[in-house]
This record gives sequence, structure tokens and C-alpha cells, in this order.
Amino acid sequence: MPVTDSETKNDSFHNEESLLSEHSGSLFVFTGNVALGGNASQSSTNWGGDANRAIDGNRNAFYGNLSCTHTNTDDEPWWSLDLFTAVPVLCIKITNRQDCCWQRLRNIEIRVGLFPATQNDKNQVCGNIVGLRAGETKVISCGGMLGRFINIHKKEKGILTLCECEVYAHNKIL
Ligand SMILES: [Ca+2]
Repeated sequence: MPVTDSETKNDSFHNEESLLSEHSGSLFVFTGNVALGGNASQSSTNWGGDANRAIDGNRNAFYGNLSCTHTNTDDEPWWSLDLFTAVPVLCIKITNRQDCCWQRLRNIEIRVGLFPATQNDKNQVCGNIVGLRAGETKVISCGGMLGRFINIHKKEKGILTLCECEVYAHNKIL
């Protein structure tokens, strides 16, 4: 009977739920890279480095392989990802350029929240990047911070290049 099936399923979930009591009695599943379903923009574009190259699912860090972004020399360049729906963000993985210019990825602030880059001050700070090695992929933990937008802001004049920005979240299923 359907009722019996439902009860069995609920019992099964309840057992797992008790193992995850730190999540307010709810059960979560981890997602894949949700950045792949979003849309990216940036303060400006040069050298053909479209903002969506950072969400093409490819960490290749050699600029000539057409998978890294590139802004102009802006006062404070930014890159922004719209996920179209708010999700609890567990972590963000950012990959730096490798063939040259890796030192440009410094003095970076990452904010996650419900507001686009134009209102980024209203979002919470998830983390900062002081600097990364050539081609390095850095994991920034956001602890489940709720966000539709991932905004990466370089807090000095220069060029912003990202070779990949991955976003991992969890979905509440019970
Ligand atoms: Ca890429």
C-alpha cells in the first residue's frame, strides 16, 4: 500500500536525520558544481576573456586555451556569478592563471548573498584571497551561507583573471 511505502521511506530518512541533527533536524544532499548552470558578468572584458569562461567546467589555467577570464585595467575590477536561485553555499573553488600574471589575483574579497555586484556591500563576506600560486586552485569555505550571487572583487586597481570558479552547495530535501 502507498501508505506503508511512505512510512518506510520516512523511517529511513529519520534514521539519517538523527545523524545530521546539527542541521536543524533537516536532511541535506550535496550538489555538484552549481556554477555551471549560472551566468557570469564582469566589470569589463579584454583579450576575449569573457566572464563565462570561469564557469565552463574547465580549470585549464593557460590563457591560450580560451578558458580564463580577463578584464581591462579597472580601478577595482569584479566578476559576478548569478545562480538564478539562492542556495546554501558550502565552498567556492577558484583557479588562478598559470602561464603568466598569476600575481594579479591578489587583494580579493569574495561575497555571497542575494545582491548583484552593484549592491555587493549588502552581501556577506565569505572569504579573502591574499594571493595564489601559478595555476593554484584555492578552496574557500562559506559554511552554508545563502547566496544567489557570488561576487569576486579585487580591492585595488588592476586586471582580474579567473580560470575557473566552482560553487558547491547543499539542498534541503526533508
Ligand atoms: Ca575555465
